[in-house]
Amino acid sequence: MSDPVVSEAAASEAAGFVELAERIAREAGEMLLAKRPARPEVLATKSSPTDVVTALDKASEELIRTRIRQARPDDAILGEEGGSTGDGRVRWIVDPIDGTVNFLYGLPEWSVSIAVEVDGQVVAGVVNVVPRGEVFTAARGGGAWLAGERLRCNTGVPLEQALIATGFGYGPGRRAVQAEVLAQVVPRVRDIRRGGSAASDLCSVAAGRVDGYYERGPQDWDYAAGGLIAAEAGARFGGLHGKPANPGLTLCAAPGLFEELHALLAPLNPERDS
Ligand code: LIP
Repeated sequence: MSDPVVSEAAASEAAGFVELAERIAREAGEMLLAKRPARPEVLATKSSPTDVVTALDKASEELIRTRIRQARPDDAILGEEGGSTGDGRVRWIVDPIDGTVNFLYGLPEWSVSIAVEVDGQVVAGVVNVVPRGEVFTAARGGGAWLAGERLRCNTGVPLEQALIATGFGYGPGRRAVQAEVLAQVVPRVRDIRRGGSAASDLCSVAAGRVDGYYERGPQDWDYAAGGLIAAEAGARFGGLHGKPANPGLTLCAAPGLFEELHALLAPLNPERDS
């Protein structure tokens, strides 16, 4: 949920990060739209033959890193493709294309996600859902925004009426357990949506387009920006048993629904692979 107490100086610093991150995320999105071929080629795979990287994933991250270094040469950067570089109180967390498989297939649900962490706390987040021309932003304590409109997540939705977004990993052992968990979730909720981009799913929570989200597997770069945006829109964002969001499980929904979804998921021991 939104942080009620942020000093004026911190808020001003965060606003500056949002402005820079938004400029960079927009430029990366424009480059991706301009350079995307009819069918991008798979450059490499990572955790499995279906966990793909395209040349434009790498080009997007290189552009983002270059712009960050030009503006703030002493900051640290964590990127999905380039890993961690530098160290210091300010760290940029970058997913150059979140929803790479959608990008590869030409499905309109992929994003450029940029978050800024200061002293270990995410204070700024930008998610550019490029095919939709939607740029979601949030500064800690400053609310979540889309096209000048302040975002509020849905509230008061009981589990059985909730539209829940989720996703699946790339390994068969993980997907088997995720299917087991999903089989227990589907009968208990309104319906499920699987969009293919955690960053975009979290922005959908913020915008009230889904009521909640959970997933095992997304990394810091997938959810850092979207998690702040959802929290600044009034949602709870975290993991199981009071943990912060983490690759073991990420959970996001308005208070009330968060607890109901947690009560459904926790006994299923979703933080495992077969
Ligand atoms: C994606 C995540 C999504 C998940 C996909 C994939 P990527 O990230 O954002 O939530 O379901 O399997 O991991 O790999 O496209 O950056």
